[in-house]
Amino acid sequence: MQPRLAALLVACAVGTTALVASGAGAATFYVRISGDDANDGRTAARAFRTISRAAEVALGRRPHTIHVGAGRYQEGNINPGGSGRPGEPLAFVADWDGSRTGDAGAVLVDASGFQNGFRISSRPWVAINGFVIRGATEAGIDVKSGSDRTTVANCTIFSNGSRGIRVRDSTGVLVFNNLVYANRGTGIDFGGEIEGASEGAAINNTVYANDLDGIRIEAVVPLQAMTILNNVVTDNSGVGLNLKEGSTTDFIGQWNLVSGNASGDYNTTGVARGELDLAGPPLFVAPAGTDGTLGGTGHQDDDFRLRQVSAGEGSDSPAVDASALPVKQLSLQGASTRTDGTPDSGNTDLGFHLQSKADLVSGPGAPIERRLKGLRRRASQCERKTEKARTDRERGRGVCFQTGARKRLAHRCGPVVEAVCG
Ligand SMILES: [Ca+2]
Ligand SMILES: [Ca+2]
Repeated sequence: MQPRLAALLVACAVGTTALVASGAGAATFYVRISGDDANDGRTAARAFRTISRAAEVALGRRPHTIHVGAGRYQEGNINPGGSGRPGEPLAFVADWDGSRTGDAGAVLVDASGFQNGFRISSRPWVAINGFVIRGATEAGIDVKSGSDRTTVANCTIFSNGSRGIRVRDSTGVLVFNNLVYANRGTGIDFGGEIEGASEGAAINNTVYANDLDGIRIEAVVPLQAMTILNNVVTDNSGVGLNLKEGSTTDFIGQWNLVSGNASGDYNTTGVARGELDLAGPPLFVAPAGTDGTLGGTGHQDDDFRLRQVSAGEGSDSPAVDASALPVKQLSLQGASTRTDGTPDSGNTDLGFHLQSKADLVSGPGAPIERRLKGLRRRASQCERKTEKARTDRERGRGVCFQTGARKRLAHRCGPVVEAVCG
C-alpha cells in the first residue's frame, strides 16, 4: 500500500500538466531510441529514451498510454508508478508500425541482467502490448501481487531464464495473442500463494519449445473459472496443458491444438482436454528460421506463421480456421497467420497472429468481463453438444448421422466436429 500511496501523492504534487489524451486525467507519453530521459516525453519529438522513465512518470490511477518506438531497449523490471482503472488500462504499447513515434520496426526489450522484462507488481489494469522480450534471468513478464485484470497481448517472449509469462496472485489476468517460445521454464504459468490467479484467460497464444510446461494452472491456491481457448501448445519439454487437480472448477478449455509435448499433452487427470481440442503437428513455416537457431540471437528469422496452401505453401496447418469463434469476436480482424500477410477471416486460426494491435480490453466494444463470458458460454455449449454427438455416434445414432444437423454443428462449433463424427 505504501508505494502506491506515495505515487498518488507525487501525482498530486506534479499537478495538472500531465492531463490530456483519452481518459480523463490520462496522459500520452513517447519513448524512442533517439529520445532523452531529460525530455518531458509528451510528444514524439520530446520522447524519453527509456521505457523505465515513462513508467516512472505514469502515476496515479489513470489510463496513461506509453508509445514506444522501434529499437533495442536494454532495460528490465519495468513497473508503472500508477495503474489503470476498470476497462481503461494503463498501456505500454509497442509502436511497431511507427504510426505514433515515426520509428517502425520491432520493439525489443533486451532484459539481459534483469530478473524480468516487465514486472507488474501491485498495479491493476495494466496492458503490455506488442513488445518483443528476451534475455531476462527469470520470467520475461511477471504479473504479481494484486495486479488484477492486467493484460499481456501481442507480445513475443523468448529465451528468458525461467518462465515466459508468470502470473501470481492477480485475478482476471488476460494473456492474449502472444508467441511464447524457447524459455527455460514454463511458457505461461498461472498460480499464487495468497490470492491465486482465478478468472485468468489464455487465448490465441502460441506456446512452443519451452523447457517445462506449455501452459500451467497451479492449485496451491485453487484457481477458478480459468479460460483457455484457441492456443497452439506444442513441443514443450514438460506437459502441454497442465491443469492441476484442484483448479478445475469452472475451467473452460476448447479449440486448443496441444501436441508433441514431451511429458504428455495433458496431465494424467486429463480433465483439461476439451472435446474440441485438436492434435497433430501445427505446421509452422519454420520455427528456427533459415539460420536453424531457435530464439536467442538467432530469433529474427524464426517463423511461426501457419502453412496454408492458399498462401503458397504445400500443406494446410490444422490450426487454420480451427476455432468456431469468428475473427471479429476476438478483435483479430487485420491480423494474420499467413506468409502473404492476408488478414485472418471467418473462423479464427489458432495461435499467434502478426499485425494485431487489439488487446480485448482497451477501446470500444463490450467490457472484457462480458466478452469473456460470451466466449465461455459458446465454448461450454459446444462442448456439451459435441460430447453428445460423440456418445450418440457410439450408439449408432444422433447428429453425426444427420447431414444437415452435422453441418450446422460444425458451423456452430468448428470443423473438429467432423473429426468427432469420423
Ligand atoms: Ca532463427
Ligand atoms: Ca481463419
